[in-house]
This record gives sequence, structure tokens and C-alpha cells, in this order.
Amino acid sequence: MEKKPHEEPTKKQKQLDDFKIDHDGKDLTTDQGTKVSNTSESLKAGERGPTIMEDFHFREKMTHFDHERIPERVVHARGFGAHGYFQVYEPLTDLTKAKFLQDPNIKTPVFVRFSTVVGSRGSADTVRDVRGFATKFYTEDGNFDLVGNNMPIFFMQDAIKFPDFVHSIKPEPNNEIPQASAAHDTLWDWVVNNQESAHMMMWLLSDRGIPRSFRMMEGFGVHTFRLVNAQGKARFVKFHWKPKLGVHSLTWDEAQKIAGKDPDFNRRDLWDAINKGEYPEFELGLQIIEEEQEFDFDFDILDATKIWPEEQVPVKIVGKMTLNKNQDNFFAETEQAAFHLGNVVPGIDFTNDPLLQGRLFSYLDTQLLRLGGPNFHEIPINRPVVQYYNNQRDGFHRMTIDRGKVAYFPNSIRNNYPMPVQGKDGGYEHYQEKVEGRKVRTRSESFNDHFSQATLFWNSMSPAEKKHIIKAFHFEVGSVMDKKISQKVVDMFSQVDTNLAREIAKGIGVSAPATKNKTKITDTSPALSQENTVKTARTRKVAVILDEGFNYNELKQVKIAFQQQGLHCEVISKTLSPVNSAAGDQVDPDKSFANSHSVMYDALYIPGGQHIQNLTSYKETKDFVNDTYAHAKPIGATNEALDLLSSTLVNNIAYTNDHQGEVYSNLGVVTIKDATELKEFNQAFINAISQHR
Ligand code: HDD
Repeated sequence: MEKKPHEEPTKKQKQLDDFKIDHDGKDLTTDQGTKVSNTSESLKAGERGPTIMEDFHFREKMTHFDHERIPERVVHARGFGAHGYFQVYEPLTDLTKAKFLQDPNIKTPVFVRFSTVVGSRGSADTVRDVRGFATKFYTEDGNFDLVGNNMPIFFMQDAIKFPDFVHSIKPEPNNEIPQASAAHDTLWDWVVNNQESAHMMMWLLSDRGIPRSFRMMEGFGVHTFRLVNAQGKARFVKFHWKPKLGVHSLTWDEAQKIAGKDPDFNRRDLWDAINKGEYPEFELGLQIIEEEQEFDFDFDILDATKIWPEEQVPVKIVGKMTLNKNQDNFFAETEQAAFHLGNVVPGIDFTNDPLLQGRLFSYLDTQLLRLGGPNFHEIPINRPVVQYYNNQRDGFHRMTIDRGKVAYFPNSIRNNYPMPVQGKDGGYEHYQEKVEGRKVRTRSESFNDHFSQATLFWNSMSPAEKKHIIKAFHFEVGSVMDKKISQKVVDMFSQVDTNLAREIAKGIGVSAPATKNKTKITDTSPALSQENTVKTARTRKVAVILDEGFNYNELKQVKIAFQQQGLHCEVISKTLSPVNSAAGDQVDPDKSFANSHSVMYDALYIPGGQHIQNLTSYKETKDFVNDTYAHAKPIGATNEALDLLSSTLVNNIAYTNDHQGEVYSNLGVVTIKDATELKEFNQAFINAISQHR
């Protein structure tokens, strides 16, 4: 990922510019443009007298303030957006007629909103939850919204269950506890009564539920869609986003601590990366199934609780999205962004996935309430980059001034304009799938296997990932008060794996599962394990702890190596006052112990020097080292800094050898003694950071 300091604004960014204003050097006015002489004293009848109704400035200022909140999203309330563009690598003419997928030279503007699902707008970023990954493509055919998540499946198969599910996972209605958490009775009661959720619960309780960064998670369109080419040939498709930085997660202990230390951890990370020119990149992948193969699988391809294992249906990488611009105003852009699955362009179509069909109703409906009427498509962030023409009129906050007296079709006065166009001229034509059947409230039998893929997921996890899942069950189900529900959880997950269920039972004080797992799934899908992802140290953040008398030469060498390989470091000291090296060089700390913590960093480096004596006497230093070590993150120490490690948990492992000037690396602790030249150390340390943990 190259650092790109400046890129041309996209067509969408230019369109937004027309709506932006700057306030520098301007006179204060009312909303009517009248200059204001005083905005700190209300108009009164006498110095100590009552405020006067006539004070139009007071009334306008206060009324606007009183009305400045809109309803938060009913789910995905907390989110953060960024602008960018998408480019296809090769023309996809064979697969689809969607124009934005034809020409590698075209940069299609995008706006992406990442989110958590359950918490309110002000909740912490690092809670255990699904992450929303919603992308609006502003194409020349109109807007296409890919409204996905960071997990490839969902909790249920039919959208009609969504309100029940959301009511169960949101804070309980009597006391609004707990915030942004699945660890409570009602959610698990819903789970045991809806066994189709088994697979998704495995994903939620895995490391995928606590991503290290929005830049380090995958995105999935979840549903099976259709791609249709110019000849009318259709194929089934699933959409994937693959992050160039790989897929990485926090540990649960880190996530909980960060929620207190920096609740904005994920949004700050995205904001900072874009500001530094380290533009997050995601490749678009497609899984394609031919219509003739629809029934060739041991799962129903319309079932949103199932993946198409990548080993069975490979992901074809077809293009790349780059996020290169932060929003200017959170409310105007992120908060007012309105996504809708029904925003498609010719060449992209739907299937009969019953979850998808229900979503097609919900999104437009919710925006009408949240954004206050039918004209939310005119809000700058939601406008397509092509002009729209139709006979829709009026409604709250209409911005467009539609001229002329005709607002109906067909009409003779304006020769039927605006006129529908046939498919070949770009008019959207729904794929003519043949459907036949009785009206029934049932689900196809082919949707009935709720456990095989949950087992496949479990089988595919590395030992560390399995351990994390078990611990997650202990926390989540351990927080359930009603033991009958907890027992049912164990019985339900015994159908995924008997040992898993036994381990869960042990941790939450209920009986081991009565029956042995009947499923015989032994397959694995290596693509499901985060251990098999891209590993790079680029853009990672390293804490450097210093005190008076540190070795400046060592710090300098390490910083240069970091810079060359795209890592960042922040210097942390006891206070924010300048710190002097032994040779008299001064460094301004970026943070003090008071406003930093090991959980905010990917690794820790301690240079040598006389400062080790001071550092060893600080509790904060030891806490920092111990936490970094406990979270299995790399620790680098050079020369005298090794002495500090002996008073910490690192002492439990071998972290030094007897060879002068040789790098020693064990379990992510990288050290060197009696060395002035740190080239090899730097490389070993950066390699350890690239391994993530
Ligand atoms: Fe949804 C928001 C993703 C199922 C109803 N959903 C929302 C957002 C994302 C998703 C990313 C936030 C959009 C934004 O950033 O503004 N939702 C999903 C995925 C699902 C899913 C990947 C399963 C595959 N959703 C789902 C169902 C329903 C909804 C089954 C209802 C039938 N979702 C909504 C909603 C929201 C929403 C109520 C709340 C705010 C909004 O739409 O704009 O309509």
C-alpha cells in the first residue's frame, strides 16, 4: 500500500463541494442572513428584567438547537464514513452490463460507512458485535448500494424475524441494560429458540467480532445476488471485500479496556490513517455460480446462514476500492447517509433469498422516518452524480425546483417526457426469473441444516482462535442469569461440536451436553481462519517508552526503520515535558502514561540507556510491558532495556542469549545486547509486528 499524498477529487467530491461553506473571517448572521450584533446576551426589559419575545435571534438560535437531533438508526446507529473511489481491474463484460464494472480507467466515487450494530450512537467502538460495511457507489447508471457486514452470513433466514432478533439483542426494555452487548438473557433466549443462528453465533463469538481496525476486516454482501450481462445471461454472485492489510482482531481484554480508554478507537484509526495518506484499500471479490449449478451444493445457495466455501467456489478478485478522503462534517455526511439494498443498477439483480427480499422493504422505510420525509435522496451525500428526472413532487424539504406544469405520465403537453427507456438504452429491467407456487408461510426444507457449516467454521479455526471462542462463550453466556437458557445453549452448541459444548458447560456452571454430536463434518475451510490472512507491519502503531538519559542513537535507528517500512511510533514518558537523552538530545513525548495505555498500540519498544533505572521504578512501565506481553504483542528491547524486562512477566520466558550483538527472538519478544548497530534487530522486530501476535 503506497502512501498517496494527493489524489484528484472524484465527481462526487466535487458535487459535495458546492454545498460546503467556510466560516473563517465571516460576520455572524441569522439564518435569514441578517447580521447579528450580540449573541451572548438575550434581549431584556431592563438589565435585570425578563427576556423579551421579540428577540428573534434568541428564538431562532434556541429553536434550531432544540431540533438538532434526528432519530438514530434503529440498528447500526454508531458508524463512521469515508470517501474514496473504486476501479475495476478488467472489464467484466461477460458477467454484467453494470457500467462501472466495464472500464478499468473509470474511477467510480464511493462513500463507505462502517458501523457496529447493537449499540447506540455514543457507544464504544470495540464492543463484541458484527460490523456494518455499507458502500455507496455513485455510478453513471445511478447509485448502487452494497450494504454488507464483516461476516458473510446472518442470524436468520427470513427477514420477518429481524424485529424479534433485534428486540432480543438490544438492551432489555425494562431497564435499558446492557448497552451494546449480546451478553444477556433475552439474546440467548432468542438464540436457543432460533437454531438457524448457530453458524452466525460462532462467527460473532470468534475474533471477527472484535476487529483491530475497520481497515483490517473483510466485507461481505452476504446475500446471493445476480449479475446479468448485456445478452441477458444471469449468474448467481456473492460480493466480498478483501482488505489489503489482512484480517486482524483485538483480544477481548484489549477490546474491553479500549472501550474505556478510547471509545473512538476504530473511527480514530480510520480518520488518522486517511489523514496520513495511508489510504485503506479493499479488493472486490466475486464468487460466481452458474444457474445450471444452482442445486449442486449441499446447502441452499439462497440461504443467508450459509457461506459458499472459498475452496469450493473461488473468490475472483476484480477490482479495488481506495478510501482517500475523510468527511468534512460527520452529521451532514455519515449521519445523513441513507443506504438501501434496492439501490441497484442495470446488470445487478436480486434473488429469492427471503432475507434479502425483506431487507428490500426495510431500508427505504426506515429512512423516511429517520430523515424526515421522501426527499432524503436530495441530501448532498445521497444524491447520485447523475441528474434525476421523474414526476415525484413535493414533500418535506424539497430542494429541486421542478419547472413546468406537468407532473404525470403519460402526457401530451410535454411529449411524455421524462420518458421511460427500454433496457438496451439503460432502463432497468428486472431479470425474468420464472416463478411458480402456492402462497405459503413455510420455509424450504433445503434451509433446514443449521449446524454443518457451524461445525465447518469451528473445524477451520486455529487452536488460539478456538480458545478465544470458548472464552467468548464463557463471558457471553456466563452473563446470562437464567440457567435454563444457559443449559439450552450448551445443548444447542453440542450439535456444532461436543468438545466445544463441554468446554462451554465447564465455564458457565451447567451440565455437560447429554448427547454426543451426531454430525460427522470433518471438513475444514482454511480461508475461514484469520491465521491464513495477509500479514504486514505497515501502518502499525508502536509505543516507545522513554525517560531522562535514554539512548538517542538507538531511538533514531529504530524510528528510521519504522519510517522506511511504513510503521508509526509514539513516544510515551512520565509527563509531557521534553525528555533528554544521555547525549543531550531532546524529545517531546507524544503521550504521557496518564493519557496512553498499551492497549492502544500494536507493539512496544524500549531503547537502552541510563533511563532504565528510572523506568524500572515506575509501576506504569511494568504495567505497560506486562499488558503488552499478556496480549501477545511484540516487545522490542535493546541493550540496558533488557534489565527492565527481568522485573516484568517477560521474565517467564527466555528473552536473551549469551551471544554479544546477536538478535534473540522468542514469542514476540525481540532483544539485542551489546549492540550499537540495530539493523538486524529492527528487521526481526518489524517481522514480529507483521505476525500481528
Ligand atoms: Fe440491515 C442498517 C447490514 C439484515 C434492516 N444494515 C444496516 C446497515 C448495514 C446493514 C451495514 C447500516 C447502513 C448504514 O451504515 O447506514 N442488515 C445488514 C446485513 C444484513 C442485514 C448485511 C443481513 C444480511 N437489516 C437486515 C434485515 C433487516 C434490516 C433482515 C430488516 C428486514 N438494516 C435494517 C434497517 C437499517 C439497517 C432497519 C437501520 C438503519 C438503516 O437501515 O438505514 O433498515
